[in-house]
Amino acid sequence: MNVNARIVIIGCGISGISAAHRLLNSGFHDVRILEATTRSGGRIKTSSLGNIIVELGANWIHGPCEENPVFCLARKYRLLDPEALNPENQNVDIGGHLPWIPSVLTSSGQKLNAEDLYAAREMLAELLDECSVFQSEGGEPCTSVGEFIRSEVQQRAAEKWKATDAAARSLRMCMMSTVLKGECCYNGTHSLDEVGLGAFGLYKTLPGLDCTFPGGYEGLIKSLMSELPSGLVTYNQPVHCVHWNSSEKRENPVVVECADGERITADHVIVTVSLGYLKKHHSTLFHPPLPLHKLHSIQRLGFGTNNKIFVEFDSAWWDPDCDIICLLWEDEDTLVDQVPDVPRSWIKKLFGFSVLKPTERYGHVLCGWIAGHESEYMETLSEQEVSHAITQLIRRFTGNPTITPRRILRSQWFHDPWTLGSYSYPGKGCSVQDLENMMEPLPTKGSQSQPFQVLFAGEATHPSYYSTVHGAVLTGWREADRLISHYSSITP
Ligand code: 6YU
Repeated sequence: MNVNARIVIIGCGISGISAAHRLLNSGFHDVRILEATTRSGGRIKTSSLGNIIVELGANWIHGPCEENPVFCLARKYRLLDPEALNPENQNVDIGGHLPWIPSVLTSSGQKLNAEDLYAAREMLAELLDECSVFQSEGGEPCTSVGEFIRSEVQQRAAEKWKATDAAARSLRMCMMSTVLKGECCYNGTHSLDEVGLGAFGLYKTLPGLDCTFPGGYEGLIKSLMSELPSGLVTYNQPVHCVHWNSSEKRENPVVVECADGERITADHVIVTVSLGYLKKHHSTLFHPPLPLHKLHSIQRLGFGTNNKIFVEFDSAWWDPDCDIICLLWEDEDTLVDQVPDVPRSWIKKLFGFSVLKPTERYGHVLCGWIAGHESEYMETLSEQEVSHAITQLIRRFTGNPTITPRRILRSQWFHDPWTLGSYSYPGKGCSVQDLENMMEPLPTKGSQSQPFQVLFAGEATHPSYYSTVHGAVLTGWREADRLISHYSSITP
């Protein structure tokens, strides 16, 4: 096939790059990408802390198995450690959560028995499994995951932990709060009260033990970009408005108006901007505006913030086998996943630190995880203020007043004007229809004579792998395939 149609892709994240690859490999030769920033990769962003490689955005290949396109690409480009290629790892089904060895520290400086953590984690896992069922069965008793968990926990704790004394039970409830804050990070939400119960089960995990890129996730972007023609991407070129569905008869039906005033004509535009960007800028980004049903879905889907704070030390103060350090506040026995006074107590939302491993590669570095409005507030503070808060936190929880970080580095996804948060989740009242509306092209009634003009890709448009890199890749391919099948049906 040799197709002359002119395609403009907005955004050079992994979904935009994947769409370009597929189109160019299928005979489309007039393809270009407009990217607002100076770099490719979007939310795949590798940085460094001294000599140590750290990921400010995506971290893992979630579910590395044959069905995972990111795993297959990473293997093809030889970007993985031999261990990650071990077929045994591909068959492990962890249901989205890593089998980490934890260590639990409390706000009074004690080290707790991990049994309390396991009890809390087990109960939460059971409740989350139940939350997933409502999607297929309907009849959910309340609107959010948070409400459901809160309504069930008291009663289940009384039944399951009846042999446990009151003080230990209270500690387990505090532990539940820590685990809920961790779940906010995983879901990229401010609170589980904002995650819709009915649609929670739409997210699907793939089998395989999550793995990382030893040379950085951006290695994947570099490998993919090296196979694309140079000059394909125009950087520093934010798009201001996509003019579509014009009544004017013109050769190329879509006009892409850039922030610098340049107007680029196209037959098709693939929009890959984040859901956060769509939520904030939909009214100026499309002319005419988006159809109401699509707009309502954009509003119903959630897009929150999950940030990382990397902290480097001269030496390790944690146990050598520990993978994650969980922080338990002894005044949080009422299932709290939000902090009441954010400017004063934002640090209480940080549920814990994962340990970067192996030590030979990462030295003594921890990664703190913090979600929600507290995380957005953290972004407004100076690096010294964040470093001070982290130092005080660690000293308090270890009871060691001398521990001092060497340096820190944090992500600031909410204040990134081209992302405006981290990733999407199904909000309250969301249904499978909303995810279908997200991926629906415009005009909604495309036909052979009047094909689709605006197509939508990006993580938030995948019906079950939203919030992931593999989901984003698949959406780029999906929209490229939509155009490929249109042109193959009309090409003699
Ligand atoms: C994964 C992981 N991971 C941590 C953190 C973050 C994310 N993800 P892009 O935004 O990349 O590209 C759009 C481009 O458009 C961009 O370059 C913009 O500059 C540009 N643009 C915007 N406006 C423009 C304009 N007007 N004009 C021109 N250009 C414009 N995923 O697989 N493993 O470990 C993590 C993590 C802190 C922030 C992640 C992870 C998410 C991925 O990073 C993300 O999905 C893709 O990179 C997005 O690619 P894209 O192309 O769509 O957009 C209920 C339920 C449960 C479900 N949740 C499960 C959670 C699983 C996710 N886990 C995440 C955890 C981590 C640590």
